[in-house]
Amino acid sequence: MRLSRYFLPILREVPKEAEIVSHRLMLRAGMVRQEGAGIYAWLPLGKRVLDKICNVIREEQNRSGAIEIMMPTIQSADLWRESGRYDDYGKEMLRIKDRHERDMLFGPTNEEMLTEIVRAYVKSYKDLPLNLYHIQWKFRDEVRPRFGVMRSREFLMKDAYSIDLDFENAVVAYNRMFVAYLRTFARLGLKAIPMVADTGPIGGNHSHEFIILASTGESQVFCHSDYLGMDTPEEGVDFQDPAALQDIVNRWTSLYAATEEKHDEAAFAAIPDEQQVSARGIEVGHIFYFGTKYSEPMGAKVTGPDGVETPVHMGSYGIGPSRLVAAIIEASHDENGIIWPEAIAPFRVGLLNLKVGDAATDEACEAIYAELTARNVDVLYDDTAERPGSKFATADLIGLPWQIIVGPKGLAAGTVELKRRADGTRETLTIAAALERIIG
Ligand code: P5A
Repeated sequence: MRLSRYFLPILREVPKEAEIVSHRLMLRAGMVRQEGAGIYAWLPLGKRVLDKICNVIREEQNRSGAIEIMMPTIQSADLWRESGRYDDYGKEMLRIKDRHERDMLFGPTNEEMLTEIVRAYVKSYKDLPLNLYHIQWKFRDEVRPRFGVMRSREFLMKDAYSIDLDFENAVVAYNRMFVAYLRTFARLGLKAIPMVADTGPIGGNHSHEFIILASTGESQVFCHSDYLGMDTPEEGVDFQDPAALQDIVNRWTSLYAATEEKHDEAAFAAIPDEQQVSARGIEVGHIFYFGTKYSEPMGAKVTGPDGVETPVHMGSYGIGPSRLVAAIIEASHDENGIIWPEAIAPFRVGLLNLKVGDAATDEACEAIYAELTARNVDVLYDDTAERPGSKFATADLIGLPWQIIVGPKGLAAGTVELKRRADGTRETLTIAAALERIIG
């Protein structure tokens, strides 16, 4: 992508309304635009990151055996009356009437709709296990939308729903998602700790929140410091092997970790002082087992091997991709801007032409741009007439992992500069060596 033809509305001023660093940087880097309280438009740079995060989530969901679908955002109130949640959900639910005066709502979550789909088609234990997920916009009329996309009213969620014959199988389904979540967050460059959590309006009695530690986090959390050094499961983990999954879950739940609502002062005090972590955290994922809470009142039943019909056991599993964009920035930035992990950077490489109009510099940049593009490397080519200082500032602000800096002086000596955003190191290399470093 050539910056001269891109849409990257950078703000030089620090927006006053933004209280936390991720919100400030997302506005300054032209990633999002506020359209209402807690409602955001995603501009090109933000959209690229959001898509990359969704793709990592999708790959790990698919690897674990979950199957992607797409359910609508608008739901019928009658569905929610069946589960009893229409009245319970309260003011967070955005209620709408259609032209026929029918009660509708903008979905805050999809347990009812998924249960309705299951009850229509799934009749036998032979159709199970099943885990269906989608990545879809949700609306929750939060009392205090704040911190930009971190706690917004409209937000993106990956929500998966598992359906099993009984409790034992449902535990395996829960463990699959638990392990898939550990892998997903690690791939996004985050240390997410599964913590025993409250279930709130989703219900059930078994639940973990996946929390990353950050001073700007909205929850108070408590855990053992060893969680910060634990290894994440390998790519080859066998999701069909219940014992292997249980081993991983056991390891990741063996030490103390709880959110404030579930905090046990005595259990925490038993951890040696120097290993106690009491910190603020951001909830990036939340998984629930709620058994027959929805299948029973809504009549989602299957016939078991014994010929007896029973309500299915279900769980639901959420990740917030739009919140993750902000959470990753909270975890990875410096005074100059964002530092994207390579896996989700909007572009892997920034190509900075320091003297647009100079024939040799233009020619070298065009050749580098063509080569990287041919190798499927995402490049943002700064071919604008801005001064070098401003180009450096923009490249650092938007956080591209690699910067190739091309100027007439270096070129005269046959070299360019290669800068790594993560640690600021710069190397003077031939063009071929710089490309080799990036392409590998
Ligand atoms: C699980 C999937 C649920 O809704 N039903 C379907 C269950 N869980 S949850 O914890 O309420 O939400 C799941 C994840 O969505 C993100 N999230 C938000 N992101 C941005 N702004 C919000 N207001 C918001 N609310 C929830 C979080 O990442 C949460 O873990």
